[in-house]
Amino acid sequence: MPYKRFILSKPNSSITELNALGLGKTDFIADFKQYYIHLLGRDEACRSPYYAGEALSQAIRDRLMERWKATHKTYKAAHGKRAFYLSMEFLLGRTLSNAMLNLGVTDTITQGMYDLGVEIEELIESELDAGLGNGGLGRLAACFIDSCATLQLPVIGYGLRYEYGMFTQTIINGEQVEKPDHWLRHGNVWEIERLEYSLLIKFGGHTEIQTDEQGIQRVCWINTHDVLAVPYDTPIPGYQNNTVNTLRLWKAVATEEFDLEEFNAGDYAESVAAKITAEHITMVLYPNDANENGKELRLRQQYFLASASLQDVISHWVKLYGENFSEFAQKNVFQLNDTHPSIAIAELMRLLVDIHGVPWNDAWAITRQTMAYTNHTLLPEALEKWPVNLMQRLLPRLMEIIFEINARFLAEVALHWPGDNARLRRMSIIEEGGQQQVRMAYLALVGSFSVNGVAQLHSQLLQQGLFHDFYELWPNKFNNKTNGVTPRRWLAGCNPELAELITETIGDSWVTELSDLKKLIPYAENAQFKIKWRTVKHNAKQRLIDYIHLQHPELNLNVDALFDVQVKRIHEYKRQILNVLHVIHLYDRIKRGDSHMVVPRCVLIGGKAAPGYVMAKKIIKLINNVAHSINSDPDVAGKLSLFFLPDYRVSAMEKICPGADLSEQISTAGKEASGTGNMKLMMNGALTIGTLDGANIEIREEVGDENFFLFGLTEGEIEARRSHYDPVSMIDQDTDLQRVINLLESGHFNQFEPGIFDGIIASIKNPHDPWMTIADFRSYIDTQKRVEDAYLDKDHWTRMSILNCANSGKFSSDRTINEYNDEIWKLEHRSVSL
Ligand code: 26Q
Repeated sequence: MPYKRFILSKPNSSITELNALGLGKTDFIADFKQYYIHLLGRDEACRSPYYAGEALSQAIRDRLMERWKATHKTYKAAHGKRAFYLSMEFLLGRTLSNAMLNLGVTDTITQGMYDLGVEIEELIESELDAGLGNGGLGRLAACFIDSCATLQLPVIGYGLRYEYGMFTQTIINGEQVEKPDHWLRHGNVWEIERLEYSLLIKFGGHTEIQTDEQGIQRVCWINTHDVLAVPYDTPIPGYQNNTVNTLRLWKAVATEEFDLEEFNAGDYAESVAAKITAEHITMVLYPNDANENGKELRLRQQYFLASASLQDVISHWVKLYGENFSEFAQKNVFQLNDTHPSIAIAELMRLLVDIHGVPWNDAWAITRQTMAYTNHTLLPEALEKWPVNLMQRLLPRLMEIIFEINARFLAEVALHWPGDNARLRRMSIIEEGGQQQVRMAYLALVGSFSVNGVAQLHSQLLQQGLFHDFYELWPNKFNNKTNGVTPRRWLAGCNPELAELITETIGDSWVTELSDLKKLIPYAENAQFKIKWRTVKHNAKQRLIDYIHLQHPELNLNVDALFDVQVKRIHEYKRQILNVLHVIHLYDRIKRGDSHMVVPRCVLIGGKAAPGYVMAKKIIKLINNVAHSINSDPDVAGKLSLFFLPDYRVSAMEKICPGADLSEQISTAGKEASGTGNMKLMMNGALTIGTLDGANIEIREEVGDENFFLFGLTEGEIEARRSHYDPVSMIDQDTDLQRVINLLESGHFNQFEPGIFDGIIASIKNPHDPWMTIADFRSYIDTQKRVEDAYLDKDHWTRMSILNCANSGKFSSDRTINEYNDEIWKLEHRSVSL
């Protein structure tokens, strides 16, 4: 310690007194000017909104800092149980406007900036998205930590601080082109580096049994290549409650000792190369891409996250309670966001047994009482497996521990089902045959006390299908936690005009108690309210048009058209192709003169394809080509338009969902674990056209069948049909479909690019098409017709829109987090006072 006494405040006074740190307009303006002039060195001559945004963010960060410290003190004094949300992804998006909302200073600051001649919207828009996630799973983690802070729960998020987030997508000649997303290029005001809590992470080397001074044998993992994990903390404010929780992201940095060692041995180049290898670990977020499975760097990332986070928690524990771990499981719980961090199960065993000398059985009991696992997918190809030989090379001690866990587990299975060798093979954590692989989902199932899916149907299918053997063994481990989204960002923040209408009608309790939106139900019959609702939607659609015009200034868009939206990752199972088939069908109808009843429609599709997913990229090209044909055809002008929205991301969704009329949730039944975009759109008054898949089922239950456009085969029907699925004969028997396929096959949408869509056409005509797009075509088209008829009755549509919003309360992530807490974490809520 360099300082013997370091005093920042007078005795008995708070450090807060050093500055005013008030939430009033004059306090903010004073601090804003201070940062703008002195920290950033700018003056009135600088017209870039970026620096003003930075100065304002600094001023807001100061306010968060005091609350952050108070929260920390509150949790520390309570000595209570804590939860840790381990996730390879936190898809936060922008922070400034959300921080203002949660601090309750949006209006004050908007006015204060206006007084200075600054438009707050411009500052908000100048912030880059923190895109540290692929899609649903990463955004879910971000919504969850917002809810934890709002519900005053002591939860820390642990993740990785990728230098490059999700790639940015540009469209060139209709095709996706990826650009690296160097989101930290201008720095990041929201994070605080905490070098003092850095930890060492081991890789490589080998194990040896050594006897310590007390004659106790311990396994030592030696000759390792160590990497430093440096934490960066981001404040996560609750909604107007003084709670500020922590998101701790780890950055990989080369260790100095390591460099020196090799340097002294004369291997200068190797030592610099090793530094680069170490710092590569947190360089880039992996896209959700089947081709990226099994990559060594990805395993390094996973172990880096797991080891750093567990060491962090354990060193905190040892500081408080010494080497006594008897109450560890009562005071700590880890939620694993999919299998990505599930190596944590073996790592906790290593830390307890090898480092802290806890006997194996005790350590195993602790591990199995502290780990909880959430599954996010039913697609078998998405289940993670790691080659045993890779793990032996990279993480030799962890591989030994997994073998030991597996041996003991298989003994348990053998006792339960004597003589059932087929079952032993099926349930083994190690997959045999060819090269041995570690099944990470099975490790997570065996090493945890709770396993959940993310929507009712999904959890049910896990129990009946993918994890059936495990369900038979431990039925009580399995549970469901239907996903949710935070109403702060996804209604109050992104749709202030609708939020205000709701609040002036039923009060503002809905922001933290979303089921209170039910108070809107009677207003669905109120003519005046319906007019207001329609006006708000109309304005939001106009803003969405302005946003689209930034990308497509040439387009002529009609604000009265039906805004039909499908935004999500591009994947065959999500069936963007089905959407395109419908658009082509409408185009065909208009072209052949059957357009007297066609409702003007504006179809928006957005989403990224994994860079190595060839078919998904072809789908993007198809959407763009069809869009080009349609949008440049004067025969359909004003009746039908289609756009592909480039670079779909969190901040784009915040502009899209207020303006959407129709939400496309059209995945093959049984394939979408939950979906969460469906919830955001519903909350903002869009109606859903959807299959009985994921959370759509629960959305329909909440809103009622009469306010939901259901179509398609059920999961059971899909599976029953597979064996005799015959798409070609279905095409022959449906003239509308025939015409659509003919247009595609004739090259109408690729006149100068012969054959480029052959792969797509072949895939949907294939009797083994896993996504069975053709099977749902007729039902989808007919249901879209019902959508049009409904849209023609403006008053009725408005009523349905209101009811969708009014019944979206279940889909608040506050409800989800309360369920996680009541049934899994069992934390106490703790309020923070300043
Ligand atoms: C795997 C291996 C190598 C590299 C990357 C990955 C990887 C990365 C991300 C695999 C999967 C993901 C993300 C999956 C995901 O977002 N799943 C979605 O989770 C949502 C939240 O529960 C659900 O609503 C969606 O239904 C589900 O698809």
